[in-house]
Amino acid sequence: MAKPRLRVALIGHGFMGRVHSNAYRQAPHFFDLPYEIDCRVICGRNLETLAQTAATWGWEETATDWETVVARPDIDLVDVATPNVLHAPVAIAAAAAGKMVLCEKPLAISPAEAVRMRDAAAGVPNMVWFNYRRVPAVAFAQKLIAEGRLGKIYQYRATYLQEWGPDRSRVGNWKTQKAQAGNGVLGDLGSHLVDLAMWINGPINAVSALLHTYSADRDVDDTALFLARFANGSVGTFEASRYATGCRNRNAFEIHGERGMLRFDLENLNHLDFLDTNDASEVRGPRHLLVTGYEHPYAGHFWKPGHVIGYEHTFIAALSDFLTAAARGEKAHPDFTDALRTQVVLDAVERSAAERAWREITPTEMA
Ligand code: SOE
Repeated sequence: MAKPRLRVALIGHGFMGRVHSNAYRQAPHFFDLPYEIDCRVICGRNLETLAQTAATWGWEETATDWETVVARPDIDLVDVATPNVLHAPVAIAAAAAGKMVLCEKPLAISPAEAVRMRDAAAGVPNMVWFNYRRVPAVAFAQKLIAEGRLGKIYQYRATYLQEWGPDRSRVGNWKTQKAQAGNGVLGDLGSHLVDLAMWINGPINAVSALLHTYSADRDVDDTALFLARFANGSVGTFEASRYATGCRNRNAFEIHGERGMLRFDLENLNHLDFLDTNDASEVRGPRHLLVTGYEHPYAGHFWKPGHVIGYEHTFIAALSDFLTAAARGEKAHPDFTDALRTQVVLDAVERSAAERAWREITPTEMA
């Protein structure tokens, strides 16, 4: 039977525009999707690069006015890959027009805005592109913890480190402007850390933070450091930086529990280190698992065991999960509700840093 067509509008054509375009093109090659994807229109402001992106990735049309695009009757799904400040207006308008909505991270620039987005999208399929949930090794870590393989969790350590902060050629980039991005590395990379931490280890209920800006001509944080208490009794440390010389894209975590340890680093994304305290002490040590088997999450959809995958596959798998859930009328994760909770934690981090004090997060804020 012919599959229903899903006509997509992508708003934004920067780095994420390319990454998402690739996902629309590649997902049907690896997953049995419930829809035929139609890359209908890509929308952006830079006419030259817009035309080039459209041609490279096979978008049928280009447009410059997102308001017209999201209201078009021939669009079923709106994908928001704009600077952060536009996430709310575009996503809310798209949801109001009854479209499915995908949105880049962080969901919003404040919890209040995220609440409005969650409420607007309550009646339509929605998901936020926290893509690292779909790294097979990360999804496998989440599964091992959910199964209790680490027992009670003691400590969660997370870092997301990049080094481009001092690069003067990036001056003026929207990510370094509060008016465009809301905040700096906290929302850009810290949001990934918080999303993964709460997915893997449950809610965070208190933070104590320090934000630092190295560059005098910037009004956003370049480094975000914070301590956290999790609802399950464990404690965590978080570190996001654009000034981590020597680190290109080091998204890593290490989790210590009563029965074991897990360790992941995106710069080695096909692997997960796992230590099991049940092993006899003379052979006990971290096992360097190659997470590319048919028995591992997502990996079997790509190549044969041992044939490693990359960054782009995380978006392809996320898209497949979203469309499968949408066709079944189920929730895809992380949806706008999940991403609002991350936004609440990021806001608590900012307040804690400003007040130089611990900040509690109440269950009501997380509701
Ligand atoms: C920033 O450099 C960035 O592109 C983030 O915005 C992405 O979310 C991250 O995955 C890679 O780095």
